[in-house]
Amino acid sequence: MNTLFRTVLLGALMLCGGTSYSAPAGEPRKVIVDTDPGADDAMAILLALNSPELDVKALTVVPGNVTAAQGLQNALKLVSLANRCEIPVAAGAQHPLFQKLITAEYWHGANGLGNIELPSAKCHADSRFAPDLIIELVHMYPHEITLLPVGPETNIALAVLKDPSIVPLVKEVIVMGGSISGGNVNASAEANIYNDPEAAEIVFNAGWPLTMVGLDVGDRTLFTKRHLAQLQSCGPQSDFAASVLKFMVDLWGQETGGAAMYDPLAVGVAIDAALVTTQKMRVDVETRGEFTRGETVANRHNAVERDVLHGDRFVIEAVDTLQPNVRVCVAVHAETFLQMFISRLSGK
Ligand SMILES: [Ca+2]
Repeated sequence: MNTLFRTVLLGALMLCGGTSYSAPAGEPRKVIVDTDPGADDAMAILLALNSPELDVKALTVVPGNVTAAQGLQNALKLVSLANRCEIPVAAGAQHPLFQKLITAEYWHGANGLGNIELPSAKCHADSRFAPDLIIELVHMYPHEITLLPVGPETNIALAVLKDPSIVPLVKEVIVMGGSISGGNVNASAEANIYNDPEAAEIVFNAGWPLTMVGLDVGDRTLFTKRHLAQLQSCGPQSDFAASVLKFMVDLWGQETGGAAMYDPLAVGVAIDAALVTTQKMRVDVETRGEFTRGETVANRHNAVERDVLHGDRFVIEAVDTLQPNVRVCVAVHAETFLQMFISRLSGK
């Protein structure tokens, strides 16, 4: 081996090693990622699979960005890419609870993965129905499972409807969805909630600890061309991630200069809650409004005036306190998170 070649090889090895991110020590957190993959879902899944703080117990697939069938194929290809066939990948709902599915190939490419083709899946789908698998795993690991829904809430709602006894047994639900300052589908609604508002209403009101990683904090985690240059492409996962991220930056970043890392941020919060600041709020999901169906309506003061009828008018007699049901993310250490993402994917 000549000196130049050895130097280049050594340099490549060092480059491919990635940098480390230090997250809280302890037992890996058991998570179920409920996903509609989806370009940013793919990045979220690869982040989860490459993070030692997380023990991914299952991927459950929900229709949203793509159809249920396309999403299942994508999820299987992703676990195949990561050589993680031991993780169950289960199909679930085929459509939202009460409305027609709205798919988003417009934003995610015809195949949902930024038109980047992966090899055929070598992993096979689990035969269990996704909501049943969620129920089974929650009972198998009481108080240990964190649910990570990063698509519409349909599968999670079906699990709660079928077996409400899982609610007190779930450690936490970290939702990518909603917003407290306007939507992306339209003026008011964020896409995951808009795609199944009734399901979201069930999940938000179930009574479990729920953290909302909304559109408005995700919008601050912009993956830019500068970040793309940092992502070292020396393995199949990082090569795929770089291609998908380039698609996202080019399409999603036309106005902002970068791709918002919505779903990966929810995984990031599961890895290290200190990446975000949360505020407890009462959040209701609008299921009827003329312009606001699918909006997450947050009461920042957890209070509502009590109006009492006196003759022909109502009179405010008191202010009643509302019990908050959601920890709403209101701030994010965006660059810290983006560097964690890059370090986890680099060289993989
Ligand atoms: Ca998603």
